[in-house]
Amino acid sequence: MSDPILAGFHPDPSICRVGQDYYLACSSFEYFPGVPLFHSRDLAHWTQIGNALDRPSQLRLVPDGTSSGGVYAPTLRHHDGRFWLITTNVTRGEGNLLFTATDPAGPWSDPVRLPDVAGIDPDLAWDEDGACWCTYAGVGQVRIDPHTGQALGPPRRIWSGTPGAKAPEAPHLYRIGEYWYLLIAEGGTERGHCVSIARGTAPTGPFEPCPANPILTHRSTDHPIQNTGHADLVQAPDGAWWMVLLGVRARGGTPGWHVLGRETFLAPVTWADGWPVVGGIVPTTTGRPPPDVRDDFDADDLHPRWISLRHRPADDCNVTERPGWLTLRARAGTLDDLDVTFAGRRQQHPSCRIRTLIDTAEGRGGLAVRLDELHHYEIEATAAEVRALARIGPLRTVLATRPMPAGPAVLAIRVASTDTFRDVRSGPDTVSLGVEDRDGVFTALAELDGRYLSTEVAGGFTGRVVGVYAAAGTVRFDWFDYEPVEKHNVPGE
Ligand code: 6LW
Repeated sequence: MSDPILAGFHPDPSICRVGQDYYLACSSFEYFPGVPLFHSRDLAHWTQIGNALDRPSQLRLVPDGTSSGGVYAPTLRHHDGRFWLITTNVTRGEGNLLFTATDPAGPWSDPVRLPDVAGIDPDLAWDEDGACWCTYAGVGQVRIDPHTGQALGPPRRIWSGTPGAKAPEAPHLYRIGEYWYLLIAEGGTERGHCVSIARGTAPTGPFEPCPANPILTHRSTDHPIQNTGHADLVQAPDGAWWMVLLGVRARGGTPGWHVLGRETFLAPVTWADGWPVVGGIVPTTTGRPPPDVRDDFDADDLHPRWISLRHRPADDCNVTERPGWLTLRARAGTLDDLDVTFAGRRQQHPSCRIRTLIDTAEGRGGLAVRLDELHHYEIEATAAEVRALARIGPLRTVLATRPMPAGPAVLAIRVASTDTFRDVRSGPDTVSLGVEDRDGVFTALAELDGRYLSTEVAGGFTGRVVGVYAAAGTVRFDWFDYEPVEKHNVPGE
């Protein structure tokens, strides 16, 4: 049982520790607010404390922030009494951005722009003289003034990773003992992904590769967690070292499909001959707290786990207009549209149930499982009828239509994971779209193979997000339930 420490689409983890407290940040791509931030005392249990980029002045994703564009891999560090977060917004005109905060729960500053950092996956490290080194994918490095964003020297290539391996990226530079260590990911973020390391006596190199590289990979193994890579290191107060990394839980037959995106896992690190040795991924299921199933929309604001597409103007998405309800006002007619009004949360479990009570008196809206604008399934309602819809690549179809049942309208989606290796051609899961009556009895309008909402089919860097949307007029939601369903005897679960 090797659960992620952060389940669902939480890739590219970066971690730092201050005293007893650990903080972790992840990529967020086209979603707003961006860069979710988590806190933990034990590395196994994490609480989301906010999203670093929660103001339009920090995060511009419109008009051209395509899906799997937007915000890529952040680095989170604590230095000189402040938290520093550096990341790339690949939306045109943005680039590398640096933010600071005294409290990681926010507020975070407006961005300092870094026009001279010419690559994604920026890292920050300070040397003993106070020089700040920004190292990025490739692997390049430039000295910067982190207060102004200006380069203080020319960029240099400092390592190319393992000869023949593609995509040396995700660098993190650390001073540990007598060496500077340069950790990278390579092999691409698919099944060949791995972590390698080099060391030198200066932050600028030259760097000597570890003879045991890659120090972590699950490629060509039957480990249930695949695509492992993009890691960061942290030392515990007791002196032990740990690695956070991304990995995927692929399901179904061959070639295997992962639907929850790239998730964050934890592994122990020991040292031998001055090199890190990575142990097996830590099983973290034991002691997992019971899930917080219902969002009642009774607080003044949405919980930080709620994310929208590209922006979230308060007029179109709020919990204040009708207290106790989430109100969504339509900007576009379908989830195919980049600017649809949507609010959701990550699907975090292979099997789960999602339901919501919708009021369609003034509009049309629904409940959806979304991978991107070309890959989504939804159950959509007006006051008169309910429809099950699917968009798969260029194809869009209405699967079934029914009159709206009497009483409160509860839209429901059930996701049931497939037992691995049941059939070589079986998909990762089944997604059922339906309604629930007042006794909670579920009626499916459609049952779909979940593979079409997987990264292997859709492409890109994200995972499924489940949520609600408005397609016409104003639609309101009284509550939203997300409930994991535990399945047994499923390898890796
Ligand atoms: C990220 C790169 C990667 O910038 O995928 O897995 C890219 N690694 O380092 C997007 O997450």
